[in-house]
Amino acid sequence: MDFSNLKKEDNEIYNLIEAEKDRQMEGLELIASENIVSKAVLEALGSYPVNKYSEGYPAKRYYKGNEVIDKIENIAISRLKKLFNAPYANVQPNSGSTANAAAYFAFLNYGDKIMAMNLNHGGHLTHGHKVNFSGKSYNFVQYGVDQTTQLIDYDALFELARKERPKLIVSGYTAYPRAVDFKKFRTICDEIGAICMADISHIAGLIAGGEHENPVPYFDVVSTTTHKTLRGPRSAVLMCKQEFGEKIDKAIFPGLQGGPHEHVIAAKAVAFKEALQPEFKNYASQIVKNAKALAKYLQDYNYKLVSGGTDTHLILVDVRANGISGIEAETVLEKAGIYCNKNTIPFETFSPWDPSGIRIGTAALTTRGMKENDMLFVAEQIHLALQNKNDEIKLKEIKEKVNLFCNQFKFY
Ligand code: DSN
Repeated sequence: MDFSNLKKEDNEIYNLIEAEKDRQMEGLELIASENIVSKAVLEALGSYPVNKYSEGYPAKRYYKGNEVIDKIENIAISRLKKLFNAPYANVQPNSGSTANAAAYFAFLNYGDKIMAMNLNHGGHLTHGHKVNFSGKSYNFVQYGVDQTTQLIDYDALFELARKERPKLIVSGYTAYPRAVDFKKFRTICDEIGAICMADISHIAGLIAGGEHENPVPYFDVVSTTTHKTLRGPRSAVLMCKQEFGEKIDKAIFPGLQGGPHEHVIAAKAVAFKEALQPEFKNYASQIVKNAKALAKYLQDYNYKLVSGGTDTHLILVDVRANGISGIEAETVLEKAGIYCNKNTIPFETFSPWDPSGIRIGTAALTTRGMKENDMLFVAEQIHLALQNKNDEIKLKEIKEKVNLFCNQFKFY
């Protein structure tokens, strides 16, 4: 990337951006919601549409001069529809939270009942947590996983839905490592007359790459961020049935947002084109292979995995079972150049600030070109760091080894 103007005009920020690039390049990026976008996506993000106001939608804008912007947004919409076989798409949501807020806003009145997964069991803040707008504005009832299998208990979910009769049910998770049976959600929603919604933020890239079942064609509304496994810019989109398109559009603008970020929409269009290429299927399949390999190697070191493994990009490790808390584990691993996040586990008895788990994912490592055999090194370094959690010298040695290892893989 050419940062010559930035370097000249604001050396302080330039240096920090370069330092962040080095950190990303030299470390093992295991944060399950992160990835590494292409240079083409980065270029679109830093481009001229950033200067434009485009309130409204293509062909119906509240400002003039949107002829080119309309073309960009229409391309993003049509690529997204093709990618997920979506009847209708809105590419304007600025974030996953806004996309979820818009979906609720489109279909419900404040105080209406929604059913979604408990945060501790793998849900998201916007799926009804009491400190979030969702929990404050709507009446959430929450389902969870089975205590023994740590898998979604669909029988319990059906029973709860029949008893509570929510107006909308959300499937989709931030820390659930297993495949979701979306058809079951459609069945129960049809039975009780609820709106059937999925938040596929984490697995969107796996769905686009054919590694996970796609709920988009038959769900009422589907939200997703675009920057996780989908490997686009930090943003979001909504897809829905044709008949709900107008409601969804109105909920985003003028309901929740003003001018859309058209430079980001351009970058989303680029990412959707990339995801439509045949190579994207290999990438999605490699993510899952890597996650399964990493899960196995961690189990070989006696780590306890929530649900006993993974079907996705994501692994939830109950580190407290190995005598270390979530916050301690993420802190020690950071010292070794390994980045992940602490995470609650199902039936958590500790606080979200220092929970029992860590969540790791393989999307960014896969983008860098790592394969199953590289996951052995990753598992070894995680184990070595956690075993030597109080030995600063050893952790520094591991970080150096991690840096050398990561430098072998592509990064811009
Ligand atoms: N913060 C995201 C994640 O890490 O899963 C969800 O919004």
